[in-house]
Amino acid sequence: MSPTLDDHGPMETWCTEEGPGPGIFRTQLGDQQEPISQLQRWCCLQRGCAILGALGLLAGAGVGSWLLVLYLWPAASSPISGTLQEEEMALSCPGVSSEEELLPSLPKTVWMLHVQLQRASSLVPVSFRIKGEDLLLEVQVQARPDWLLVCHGGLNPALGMRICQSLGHLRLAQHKAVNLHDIKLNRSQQFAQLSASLGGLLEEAWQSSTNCPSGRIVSLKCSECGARPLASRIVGGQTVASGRWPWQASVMLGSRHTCGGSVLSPHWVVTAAHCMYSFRLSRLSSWRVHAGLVSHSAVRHHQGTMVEKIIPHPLYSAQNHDYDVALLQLRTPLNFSDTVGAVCLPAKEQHFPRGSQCWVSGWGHTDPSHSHSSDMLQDTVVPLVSTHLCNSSCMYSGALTNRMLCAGYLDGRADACQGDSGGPLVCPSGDTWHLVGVVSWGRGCAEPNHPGVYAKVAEFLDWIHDTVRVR
Ligand code: 4AZ
Repeated sequence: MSPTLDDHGPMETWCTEEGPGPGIFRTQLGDQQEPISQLQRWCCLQRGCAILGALGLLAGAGVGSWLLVLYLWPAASSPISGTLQEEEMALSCPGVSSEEELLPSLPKTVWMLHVQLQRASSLVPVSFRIKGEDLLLEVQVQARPDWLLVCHGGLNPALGMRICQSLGHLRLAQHKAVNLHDIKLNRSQQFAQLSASLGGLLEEAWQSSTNCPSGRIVSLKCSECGARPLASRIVGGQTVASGRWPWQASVMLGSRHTCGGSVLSPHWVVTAAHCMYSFRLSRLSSWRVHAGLVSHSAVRHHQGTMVEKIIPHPLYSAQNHDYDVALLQLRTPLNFSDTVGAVCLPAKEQHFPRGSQCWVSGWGHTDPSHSHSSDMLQDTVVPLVSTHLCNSSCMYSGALTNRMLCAGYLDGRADACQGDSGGPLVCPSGDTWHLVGVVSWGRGCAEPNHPGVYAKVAEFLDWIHDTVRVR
């Protein structure tokens, strides 16, 4: 983690035009130049006036459209907080359309889980939620405003598992029926029924009805994730107290901290593929995962958990860090407690917009010039930066793939650094924390105009679920 103290300096843009710049008119009056005739002089005067006129018109049109943007488009003059730097940058950054950057972005807590499914050539968006102490499953079909309780019957564990996964959980923990008589219901409450004949996919037809013939509805308990039981005890500060990020793991080779990791379940930790690739010749038995500790000196006296299998993403590229994720299967399960727990994956279609205040944590370098990891776990808030801007000539000039995202500050205020790799970038949705990125790479640490680059977890959901399910 690399926070820098000088965070109020002016932002310096060093953006350059790619390709040849605009043409420049040069008049070279050499010593042996012929005298210019009266007619030629008149022609030049005419041409000069025409050029000046055209330039004047262009400038007028430019100022006019800018004023129009400023006064007719409220989003342009009142940006959402946290993205002002990005919007200023967008305006001065070649290749970035300011219109796209200035479009008002969604408030960070607003998201909908839409499973957009093609069925008989029509799209059927379906959203799920689990409510109340009874953990009742509700479904919202085709953007109807009301949430329907799901009648029991037709919902098998495989489908329950897929619903849990689509909400960001790794597994289904429990699936049961609740008697309608045992719960309080609105008189207007509607229900949804699954067509039993269909094969257990989310895209099944959900039919709404006014009653449940079985008299029972579905209750789903998904595997727990994204909660911080001790978080309310923490007051300010950058050095992390125990339990603040219960999913934070240290991935160690022998006695050396090599990378961070995030706990997904008692048996699974996700880290960066490049962490594993750099030490691919090491013995599997030399790796240990440590969870639930914040001080590295304590980590050294902790036995840690042995790694059963290292599974790098099969498409990982050491050249450009594409697909920079790896799963570590643990030999023995982690003991979940107040200080050790799983982070949620992003829910399907869950969108965290640019400017979202996310957090990165790790034991990496606290200063780019230091060559030692920090003893205490550090964290810092880093806003998400739009990939469009991050990939522009202002920043990474097209080096980002679709499996990457950026977070950080344009003035290089704080950033992840060496040793933080593989660790979590988490964003909140209400009280629940989702793993949005895995620390991957960047140009230096906390360099202006070079935010941290993260593997985009949303792109790996299928691979993570398939890998975990198979084993
Ligand atoms: C690294 O070498 C590394 N500033 C991690 C993150 C960043 C740069 C380097 C991002 O592990």
